[in-house]
Amino acid sequence: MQHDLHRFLSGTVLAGGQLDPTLLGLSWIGLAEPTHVPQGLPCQQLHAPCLLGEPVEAWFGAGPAEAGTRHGVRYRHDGELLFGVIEVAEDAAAALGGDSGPVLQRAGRQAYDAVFRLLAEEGYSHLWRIWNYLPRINEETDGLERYRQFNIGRHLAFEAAGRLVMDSIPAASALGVQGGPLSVAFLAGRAPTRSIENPRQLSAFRYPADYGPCSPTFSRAALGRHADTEWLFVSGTASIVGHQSVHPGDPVAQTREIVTNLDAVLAEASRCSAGPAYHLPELSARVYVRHPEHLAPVQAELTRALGAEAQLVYLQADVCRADLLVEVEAQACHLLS
Ligand code: 3EB
Repeated sequence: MQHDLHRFLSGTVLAGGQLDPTLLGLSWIGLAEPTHVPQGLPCQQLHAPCLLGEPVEAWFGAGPAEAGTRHGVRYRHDGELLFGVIEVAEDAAAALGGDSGPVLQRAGRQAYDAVFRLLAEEGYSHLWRIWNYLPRINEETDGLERYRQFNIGRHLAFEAAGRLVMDSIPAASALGVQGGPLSVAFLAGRAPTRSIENPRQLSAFRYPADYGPCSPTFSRAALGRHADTEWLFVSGTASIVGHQSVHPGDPVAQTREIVTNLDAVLAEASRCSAGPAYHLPELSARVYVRHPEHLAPVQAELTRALGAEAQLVYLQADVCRADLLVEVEAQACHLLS
């Protein structure tokens, strides 16, 4: 039987319900504090308005899970896969002695150092997928855009952990939200993933210095194997060709470019897959829209490309380049025989 690693839930589903023992953690979209989250269940709050779809995503393992907290990371794991969340408040990061640099650099470094320490101690050596959220992502402080500050801290932590190794860089997203601390959630496995790049786009870790002093540390997608299932995680995908943002100011054209990029990533993933090919309509996706008034045209384009059956959730968030209006991240799974 195919195991369901990922499912969208309504915000009320947890109220009064029994905790599924295989549940690893939650992602929760909304400005209000999450409610009814069971004790010990890691939950990443995205401080962003949900525009359309179910606001809660649940991540499941293949067996009964155990919870823990270490180095500030709340996590649950099933022996093969671990879901964790760490939040770093900016005033705490700023107060940290020893480390220097702008505040998001410090916060990013602190969050990733903690994650890598936990993974080493728990034996989940391989990061599969990471979700990064921070407020005011496009704002400049200390002479540098906050996203670019974050990229420095993340890069330094990967470097210090010896993790800047080609083919092992995880899939990721990094978006601006309306408040809260720097929040990093992740899935990590005992087994490695296979990194996928997009032939239409320059690999992000090779972006030129125009986009900041340190390039962003992520791959375009990752393939991982869990129990009898292969998982494809597609990173946040924007209207970028080569390393350049295209179609400034045009949300429909940006969405079409994103679909072309997703298609190219799926073709690459299919080439590397141990199972059947991946196709757009089987994706479940999180869609980030900068301006809520673009929801309808963006949704029309994505419905055309992915079909009406695809499971999508739309939320309002800031893409990490000021000229980008839309970003789509996705996942799919295949049963391996
Ligand atoms: C891009 O392709 C768009 O910094 O972790 C997408 C996915 C983006 C992940 C990240 C950034 C990140 O450059 C932005």
